Amino acid sequence: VFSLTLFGVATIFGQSEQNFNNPIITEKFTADPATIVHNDSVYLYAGHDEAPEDLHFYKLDEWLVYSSADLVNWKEHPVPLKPSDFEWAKGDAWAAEVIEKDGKFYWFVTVEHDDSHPGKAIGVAVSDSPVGPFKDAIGEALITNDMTTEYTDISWDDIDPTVFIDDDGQAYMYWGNTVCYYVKLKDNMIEMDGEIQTVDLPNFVEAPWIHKKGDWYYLTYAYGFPEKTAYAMSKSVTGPWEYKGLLNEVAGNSNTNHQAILEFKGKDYFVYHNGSIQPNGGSFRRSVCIDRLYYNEDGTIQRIQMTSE
Ligand code: FUB
Repeated sequence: VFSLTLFGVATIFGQSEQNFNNPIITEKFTADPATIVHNDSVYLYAGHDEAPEDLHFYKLDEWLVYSSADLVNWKEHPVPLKPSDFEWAKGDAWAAEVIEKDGKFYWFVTVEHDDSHPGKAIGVAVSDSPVGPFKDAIGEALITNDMTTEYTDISWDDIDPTVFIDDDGQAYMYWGNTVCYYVKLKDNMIEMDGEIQTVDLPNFVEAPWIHKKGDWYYLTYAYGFPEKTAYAMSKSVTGPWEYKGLLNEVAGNSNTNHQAILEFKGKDYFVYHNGSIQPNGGSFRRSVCIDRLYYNEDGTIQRIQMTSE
C-alpha cells in the first residue's frame, strides 16, 4: 500500500504523494490550522495546544505562526497574538483564520468573551505583516453569543470563523458550531453588512472552511463526532450548497478534525490536525499535518489519503 522512493515521494493507492513527515510541527502541539500564501511562502496559523495530561479539555492561551517555502521546512515566528490582546476576552485561543486584503492581514479568531456577553465570540486582529504583531482591530467583538440565540442557546456556537473574498471583492464570513452561520462583511472587514444567515448541511458540527477552485465554491466542515471532514459545492458563495460526501476520516487519535485547504505552486493540499504524537498526543494535544488533495474533472474532490495516523 505504501512505498517510499528516493525523492521523498510515496505512492499510496496509486496516487503520487509528497512525504511531509507528518505531523509537520513536532516541537509544540498545534491545532486548528489555517493557511495563506504570501510572496511565494505559506503562512500557517494554529492554536497552541497546552493541556496537561490530566486535563481532558482544551487549553489554548496563544496562537502561533509558522512559514515555509516548501511545506517541509517550517520556521516558527514570535507569538503573534493571544486572547489577552483582546481587552474584552477572557481566554481560549480557539480556531482562527487569516485573510489578506489591500496589504493588511486580518485575523478572525474565536475567544471566550468576558461576562458582559458570556460565551464564545469572534474578534478581529489586524497587522501589516503576515507574522504580526497583530492588534485588536475593533476594540470589541464582531460576533457575540447573544447575536445568535434565536438559532441555538448553546454558548459555543459562535466559533471557527472562515473568511472568503469573492471575485467581486465582497467578503463573507462563515462560522459556527451545530448551526452554520454566514454574513457579508463591509469593505473595512471589521463590520457586518446585513443580517446573519444560516446554511443547512448534513451533520454539521463546526470548522467551516470556504474556498474556490475554477468555477466551484467549496464549503468543507467537521461532520459528526468524532469528526470526519465533509464537503458541499455550489456555483455561488451563498449557495445553494449541494452536499457531496466525506473528504477525510477521523484523524488519528483526535476527536476533532479541523481542515484548511491550500493551493501552493500549482498543487492542492489538505491541512488538518491529529493526535498522533506519542506518548501523550490526543484530542487536547493535537498536531498539524498536511496531505495532498486531488480534484476530479467534474470538480468533486477525492478522499484524502492521510500519510500519518
Ligand atoms: O481548538 C478548539 C476547538 O476544537 C476549535 O475551535 C474547533 O474547531 C475544534 O477543533
